[in-house]
Amino acid sequence: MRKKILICGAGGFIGGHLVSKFIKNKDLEIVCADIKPKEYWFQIFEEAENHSLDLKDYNNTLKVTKSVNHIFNLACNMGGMGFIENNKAECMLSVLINTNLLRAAVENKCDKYLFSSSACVYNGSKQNETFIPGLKETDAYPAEPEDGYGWEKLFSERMCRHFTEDFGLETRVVRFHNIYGPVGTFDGGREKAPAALCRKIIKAKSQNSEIIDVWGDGEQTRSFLYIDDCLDGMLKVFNSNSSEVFNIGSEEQVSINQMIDIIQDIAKHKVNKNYQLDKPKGVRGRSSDNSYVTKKIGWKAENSLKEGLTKTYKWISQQLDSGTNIDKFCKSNIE
Ligand code: GKE
Repeated sequence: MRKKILICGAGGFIGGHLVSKFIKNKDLEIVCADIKPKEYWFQIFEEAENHSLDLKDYNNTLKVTKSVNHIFNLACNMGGMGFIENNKAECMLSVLINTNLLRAAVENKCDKYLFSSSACVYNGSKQNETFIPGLKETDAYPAEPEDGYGWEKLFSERMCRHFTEDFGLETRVVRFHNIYGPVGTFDGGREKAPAALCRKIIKAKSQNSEIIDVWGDGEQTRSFLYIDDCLDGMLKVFNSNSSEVFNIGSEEQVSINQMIDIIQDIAKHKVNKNYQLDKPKGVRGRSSDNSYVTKKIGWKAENSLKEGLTKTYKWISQQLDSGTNIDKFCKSNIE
């Protein structure tokens, strides 16, 4: 019997990459679900069973989880800081996706359920300085997560835990730290800093301009994880025996200014920065401490930020050059 795998959010960035990996394995039967119309899915594969539907509706979750063994829930209404700071209610409504999927997983007797959480669950008071020590999994409590988006993620993490305790559903939870890479959003309002800054530098270069807009003063710090490392970490956690929560992030903490220096080198084009202090900035400093996930699961990130950004920059350049069919990566309101 082939294992049947459901990927929720399959039309998005991480979901699309996961399907592209799984589809090569002929021992798996792949079911994909996403709220977007299929022409807007970032990647789509005819060999899979593809559903465009709203997972906030319980009947839809019952339908797509039927006779499924494993569920990867990568579906949520999300984006970079520009989106989550201005759409808190929309972000919190993603709780319906996780709630309904968990109920449906129990009802349809699925074996295992993975929830993609976020570094936005971490206590804000531990992220008030630049170049902070990496956040350990235990730093999510006492709870003071990112307003809106982070509260939803933290609540949903706990719901997974209680579905395991009360109903025996095997759950896995990963906390992603700013995942980036090719075939993701790079314009339109939902893009995160790596893609946004690649796009801005590509455009500046092509227009012989030396100025780019940067949100904040550029001294805020983050760590960014390349998509291949994200998939590797997520699958290692999924295949482990642990239903604890794990960081899936990079420990390479940089300021936004330092990331811009790396992208300038890749572009071979120097820019001056126009700091926009009134734009969404999020926490002052954030990075991942991977000691627990490395010890328990044996995972660590392999790609440096420079390597990952080089591939991302190249892909965004190609999209901007071709100019065709790029709306799906650049429009913020396609749901
Ligand atoms: N998006 C964006 N666009 N951010 C910029 C830009 C720009 O042009 N210029 C500078 N920044 C700064 C932001 O002000 C912020 O301080 C930093 O880069 C990172 O922004 P981000 O990549 O949009 O998102 P965050 O790391 O603040 O937050 C994200 O965290 C993830 C988990 O680590 C969230 O938006 C979620 O997408 C996600 O859960």
